[in-house]
Formats: sequence, C-alpha cells, structure tokens
Amino acid sequence: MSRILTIGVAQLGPITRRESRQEVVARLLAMMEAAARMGSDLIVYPEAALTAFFPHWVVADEAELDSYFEREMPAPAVAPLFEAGRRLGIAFHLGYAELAVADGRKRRFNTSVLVGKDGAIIGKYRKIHLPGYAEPRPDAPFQNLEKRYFEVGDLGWPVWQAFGGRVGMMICNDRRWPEAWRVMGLQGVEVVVLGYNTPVHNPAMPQTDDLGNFHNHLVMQAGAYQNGTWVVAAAKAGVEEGVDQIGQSCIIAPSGEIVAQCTTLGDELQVARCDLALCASYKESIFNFARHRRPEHYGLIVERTGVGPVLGSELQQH
Ligand code: CDT
Repeated sequence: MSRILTIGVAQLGPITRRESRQEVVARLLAMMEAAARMGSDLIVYPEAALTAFFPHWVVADEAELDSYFEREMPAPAVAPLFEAGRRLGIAFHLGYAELAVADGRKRRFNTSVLVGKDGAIIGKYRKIHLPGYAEPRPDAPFQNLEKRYFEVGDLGWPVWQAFGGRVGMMICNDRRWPEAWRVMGLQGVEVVVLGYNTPVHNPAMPQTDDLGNFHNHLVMQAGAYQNGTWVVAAAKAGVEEGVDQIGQSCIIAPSGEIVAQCTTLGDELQVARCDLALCASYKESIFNFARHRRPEHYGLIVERTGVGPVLGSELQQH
C-alpha cells in the first residue's frame, strides 16, 4: 500500500552579510507558502539557512561571530516560520548555526532541526563531519573554517518516527561519508533530509572543481540506493560573498533516481510526491541487511592485510 509524503526542496540563492534574519525568513516563508499550495507535507531548507555561510571568512570579533548563531530555536526572528508551518499544516527541516551555553561555556554547532506540522521540534542533529580547517589559510581565495567555528556534533545519527515513516538528518559534508548513510540505513531510514553549502572551487583539490555537481549527486544517489531511502537535499547556491556555490538541489528516490531537481542558482522550490512504501522493495530484497550483510567478516580483511592501520597512519600525515 502506498504511503505518499509530498516533499518540497527549497533551494536558497545567496544571502548577503548585511541581510537581516527577518529578510531571510521572509524568503523562507514565500517558499513555504508555495509548497503548501502545492500540497506539501514537508519542506526542506538548506544548511545554515538563516545567514551567509560565515565559515568562508575570518571573524575575529567574538560578538560578531555570535551574531551568526541562534541561542534558541525558535529564535524570535524565526518564530514566524514556526507559526506559518502550524497554520499551513506543513512540517519543515531547517539548518542553522547553534550557540548552546552549558556550564558557563559557549558551545557552537552546525545544527538542523526537524519541525512537525504542529510547530513542535521532532528532532535535532549536530553536524559530525566538519570539513576545512581551524586555522585560516593565507593563500586561499576564501576560507573554510568550520573546524574553527563549530564543535563536532554530539547527537549521533538518530532516525525519528515521523510523517508515517522514518526520517533522518545529515548536514552537507556528512553526505560524502558512507558511515552517515549506513548508520541511518541500519535504523530503517526512509527519508534522509539535508542541506549543503558547497563551493564550486575547492582550494585544497582544484582538480575536482569540474566534478562538484557530479560528486554531489553521486554520493547522495548511492546513499539512497544502498540504503533504500528517499533523499531530499537543499543547496544554498550561487555567488555568496564572492564564493560561488553549486545548486542542483534535488529529491532522490530509493532507486537512486533523481525525481526532481532545481535548475537555477537562486531561491527555487521543487516538489515531489514520495511514496515511502518504495523503500521496502529495496530493504526487503537486494539490500535486506539481515539476510545479506556480513559485518562479522569485514574486520577479518583489515586484520589479515593490515590495510586499515597503514591507511590510517598515512592519512594522519596530510
Ligand atoms: N558545508 C560543507 O560541509 N561544505 C563542504 C565543502 C567541502 S569542499 C568540496 C562539502 O562537503 O560540500
């Protein structure tokens, strides 16, 4: 029997440094209203969707750095989004920079929340795979300072029972790591939602600049297929504060096929009817983990060949 969830992927064009939260939330609201008109149950916004992606530059002043973070969710400027979701009966996924104060210490995370149709937070995720560096690179055309501004997430990858299915979250760089997918796949995930801020140019690996869009879809289509799950991925796209970012936000079926894709580099909404029942055909056949996975044998290969430890120590040097 079908289990249709109508999902909108809400790509954002660039956000300038000077844009206020209210201005950004107005953009998010416009897409939420459009998604509701198209019958969506859920709308997915990008990573760090409330501000420009500030890890791309050095912020020396602590008060200025704090200004990019939310101390609570909903923060006052974001409350209208929660209210609209409740009024329109639409759930949403939102990425933002989180400042949590624990034992008098500031803790900063790259975070996302899944919010139900009633405006209540269903789940929270803190990004685990932080790319980039803790120290600025003097010769780079732009920075990637996520390791400076964020701690590694401490909430794991739970999967929530929501909207008649099982929903998980990851954030941007997490999508390049098979571990993220498999941990959720092992929990029976049926919809993975995520946002990304991905520069076209990777200063550390310029030879792959032409492959940015390909790698983006490659990892997510593989993650979808190998775990029998829908994937909904929203970009912050276009040239933001001098950094050119990829778009191609998309909705991917458990077959690995892209069923909806943004074609611009601006604010753009695409909607698809996602049948969660499709997941079972993969989870119960080719990717029936209980029947076909053999994790008890995987470790033996590493022990016998020594490949794991050798690779590990080599990588430490880079
Ligand atoms: N935001 C984020 O995680 N961005 C990284 C950039 C890595 S450079 C290719 C990403 O994985 O898209």
